[in-house]
Amino acid sequence: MSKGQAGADPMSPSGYFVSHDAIKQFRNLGYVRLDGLLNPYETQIPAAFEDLFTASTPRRGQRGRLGVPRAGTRHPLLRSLLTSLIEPAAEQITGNRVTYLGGDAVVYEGDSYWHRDGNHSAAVIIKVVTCLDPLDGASGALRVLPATHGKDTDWAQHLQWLREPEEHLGVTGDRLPSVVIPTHPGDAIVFDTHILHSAFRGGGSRRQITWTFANSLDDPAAAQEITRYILADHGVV
Ligand SMILES: O=C(O)CCC(=O)C(=O)O
Repeated sequence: MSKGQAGADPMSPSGYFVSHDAIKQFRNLGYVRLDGLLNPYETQIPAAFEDLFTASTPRRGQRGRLGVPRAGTRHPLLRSLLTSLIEPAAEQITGNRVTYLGGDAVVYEGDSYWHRDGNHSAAVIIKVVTCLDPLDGASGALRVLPATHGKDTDWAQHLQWLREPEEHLGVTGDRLPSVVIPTHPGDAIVFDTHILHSAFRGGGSRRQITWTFANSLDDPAAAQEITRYILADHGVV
């Protein structure tokens, strides 16, 4: 799996630069894990999460998927991470200006199911998520079907691409990433919300913080879809 790297890149205000391989993986496969992006805040982030859940902040959802909306701007630490680290990383990955839409702090329990967050033909929406507990395939790690984020593709097309991965997806077959994305506290997973994703075997509670961005607001059709996405209450407001 391609990784971002911690490093002193003078062009990046956060000092974290995303490797060329990671950018390529995100573009071709629709997701990438940035290892250790949030490592310096490994203890502060869970404390912020607990603050959000104990204070009298509004909750949304129900047991199994209970969240605090707008967590990214509700807490001073998360607000500062948004501007100093998360948004710059999202911009490096997409190669574009991004617009923050919102995001939440959620406790997931149990299985999710294969889905896209909306089915947009123009809008590109990306999520940056950090899981506060180590997760793997046996404990509810995020799963994706690589390269299903393309707008005009169907399953037959995906299968054709998987037969010639280097030509269509930019990686050789042996480097096609696993569909399970194991993660440790401090990592961040960035994915295009159009990718088919899910989580299984997450029996216990899984704490996750999400920052959601739009990457295509200049296009009026995309702007309209994003307005609908926000109004449809997809956990961003
Ligand atoms: O972890 C899960 O159960 C689902 C996560 C998800 O669908 C998301 O973050 O959009």
